[in-house]
Amino acid sequence: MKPKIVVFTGAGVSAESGLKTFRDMGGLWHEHRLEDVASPEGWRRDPATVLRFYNERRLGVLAASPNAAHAAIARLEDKFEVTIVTQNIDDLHERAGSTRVLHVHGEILKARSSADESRIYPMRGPLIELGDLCELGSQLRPDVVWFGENVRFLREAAQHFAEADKVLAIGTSLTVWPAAGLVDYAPAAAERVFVSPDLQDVPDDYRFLRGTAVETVPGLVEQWLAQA
Ligand code: BV8
Repeated sequence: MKPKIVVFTGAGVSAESGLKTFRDMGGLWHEHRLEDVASPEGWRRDPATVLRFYNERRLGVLAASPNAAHAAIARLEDKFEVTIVTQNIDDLHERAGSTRVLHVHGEILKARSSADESRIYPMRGPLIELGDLCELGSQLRPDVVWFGENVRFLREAAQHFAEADKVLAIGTSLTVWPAAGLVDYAPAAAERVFVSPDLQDVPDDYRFLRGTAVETVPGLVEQWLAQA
């Protein structure tokens, strides 16, 4: 039985791959408040703007590459049973080679029916346009969790935290709930590390490792692999 590691990531782990964090957007995208373009109300009000918001970000994801932090996290699987719980909707962890990734806020590279959330489709191209319909005839939307929508894999993710020997949280401001609350499921016996370049409120009992993901994660991973 390999020791268990949970890696909990937010937008900061993809920042050095060139993808904007939410805080970098300052909560705005082209003068639209994020809550307006990433919400069912925004979708109902102006689906074309919401589709454009995600089409632009999806093109960015497709043009981006995993960075040294994503690659180091994937290497942990050599000696640990690794579960990645990510708030990110990009596929950079998977492209770096990680094999168990729980996207609690969905995946931008998948489309889904607006009428039945269980009908999820791989993307045929990089864009979803008005008039792209699901088999029930409803407008396709990005398979992401919007503000006010239920988060995925929450119970399963909490269980992985509760069973972890180590928890590594990287690049999250812990501002979006209930995902942010997952950090508190780590058991007292677990080694807990929180990586961020900014001095921010670090969860109780987490060791603060100050720096960017690329500056800090590869070194920490090499240490853990050497000790395992
Ligand atoms: C829910 C997918 C139950 C889409 C996202 C009113 C009504 C309904 C709900 C609420 C409400 N008021 C509040 C809520 C709860 C709400 C919430 O938390 N709101 C916030 C704004 C207060 N949550 C929800 O709505 C959730 N659902 O509650 O359901 C329900 C159901 C029905 C009705 C009522 C309730 C669903 C939330 C999911 C939203 N979708 N993403 C998309 O991506 O477009 S959230 C999105 O924002 C991300 O997924 C992520 O979770 C979050 C951003 O957080 P971070 O990833 O942490 O990124 P951020 O930019 O904030 O921070 C980056 C960090 O990285 C910083 O710390 C920075 O220092 C660091 N960093 C920067 N560079 C680097 C770095 N670190 C390392 N290296 C670097 N180079």
